[in-house]
Amino acid sequence: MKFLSYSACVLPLLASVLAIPAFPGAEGFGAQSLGARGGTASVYVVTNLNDSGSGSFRDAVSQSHRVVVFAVGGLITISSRIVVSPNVYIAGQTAPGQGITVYGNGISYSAAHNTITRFIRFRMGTTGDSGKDAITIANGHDMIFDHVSVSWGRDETFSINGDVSNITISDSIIAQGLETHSCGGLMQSTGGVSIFRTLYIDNQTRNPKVKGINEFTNNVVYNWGGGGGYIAGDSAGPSEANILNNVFLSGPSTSQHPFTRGNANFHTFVSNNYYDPDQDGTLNGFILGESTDNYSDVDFQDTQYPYPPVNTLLSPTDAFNHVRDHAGASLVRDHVDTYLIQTEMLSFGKKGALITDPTLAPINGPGPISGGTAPTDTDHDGIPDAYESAHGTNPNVADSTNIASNGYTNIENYVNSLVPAV
Ligand SMILES: *[C@@H]1O[C@H](CO)[C@@H](O)[C@H](O)[C@H]1NC(C)=O
Ligand SMILES: *[C@@H]1O[C@H](CO)[C@@H](O)[C@H](O)[C@H]1NC(C)=O
Ligand SMILES: CC(=O)N[C@H]1CO[C@H](CO)[C@@H](O)[C@@H]1O
Ligand SMILES: CC(=O)N[C@H]1CO[C@H](CO)[C@@H](O)[C@@H]1O
Repeated sequence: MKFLSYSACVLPLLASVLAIPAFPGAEGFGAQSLGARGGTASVYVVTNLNDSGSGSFRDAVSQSHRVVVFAVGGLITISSRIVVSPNVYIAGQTAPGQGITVYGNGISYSAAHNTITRFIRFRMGTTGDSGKDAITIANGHDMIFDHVSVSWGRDETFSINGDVSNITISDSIIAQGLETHSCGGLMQSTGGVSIFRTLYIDNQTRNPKVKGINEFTNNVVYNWGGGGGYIAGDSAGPSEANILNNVFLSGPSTSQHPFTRGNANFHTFVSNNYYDPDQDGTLNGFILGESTDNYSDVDFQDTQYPYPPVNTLLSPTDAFNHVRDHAGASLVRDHVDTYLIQTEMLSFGKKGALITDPTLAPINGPGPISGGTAPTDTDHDGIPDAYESAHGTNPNVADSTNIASNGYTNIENYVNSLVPAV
């Protein structure tokens, strides 16, 4: 019994001293995002698909220190933009059926420090505010976006621009910025941004446009338009970027090299980037040689910047296969992501479309998204009875915010168990 009382008093200390990642497998600059930890955490169960009000997603993310779980799946159509509070873990992987798509306008993560966002789709569309992004971050630190599908931005699709640091975007899809702007997005920050195993597809330009501290590893960029693929700074401000083991695959809209607009302020370590320019229906490219012909007029570095690395560095072709199988809200893919990957990306250059209105064929809008049925959760603490019984917590007592021996709350252990660690 002496041991028990000892561990009971020591564990909370250990948990605060030993930094645990945002979730098992979290990597990159945003890996230490706390989510709902670091305050009195609560669980918010989203129980309807309403735009606002009790039980809605908008209400769920309006307060800090919440783990947001979903007892419904489907399409949440929003009129005005949603603003996410700091210290929120949005666990889209908990939604039954085909998961959650937020459609109709964009979402702001400005000042949403310490957020974790996983397995959810944000599709803005033509009804969204003119001149706004699907996802915007204008300031803030420590955020991780993992398996997020974002599309149809009216300005940019996923845009970081300002006093922003310690961000990771992993295993995501950034797609189909709407004409006439049609942008993947700016990745312009004062601090670090990591982009890992993410697909940029069907954007006229800025796939992405990078400035500041950035690591771009194991990504796939498909069918960039005439505005450019990876835009290297194009700025008087300094950049220090690693660009490793990515795949650049030209599509029908692609008319220029993957890298453009570099200048002497863009300091970069490049390695093992694969380029397939011929749009011939097979993956038969080559590794880009380190020359300004291929990377534009950047300042090449001999050594890699010591940024937080990926846990496993994949070869470009393995990265391509990983993105094919896992990128985006891939627990259950919707028809949009399936179309983008299966029909367009896997045409290896033959298919890809300019779009101004995603409600028209072949996309035909964001839905339907099947709703499914949530498992029984008697105590409404966010963890289903079956999981509680199997893991020794009480299905009749709301105990999901208690801290388990590994430093995570019970609710985090549950939501993290639903998806594989990278
Ligand atoms: C959700 O919206 C429906 C339809 O407008 C409404 O009947 C219902 O009361 C709303 N639910 C809540 C909890 O506000
Ligand atoms: C970013 O993370 C690093 C390493 O954890 C930390 O030293 C730095 O203070 C963070 N920056 C901000 C603005 O929080
Ligand atoms: C898809 C889109 O909305 N617009 C641009 C992005 O890239 C495409 C390729 O699909 C370009 O042709 C478009 O201009
Ligand atoms: C030195 C080198 O690898 N140059 C390559 C640059 O990219 C072009 C195509 O854009 C290749 O043909 C070159 O071999």
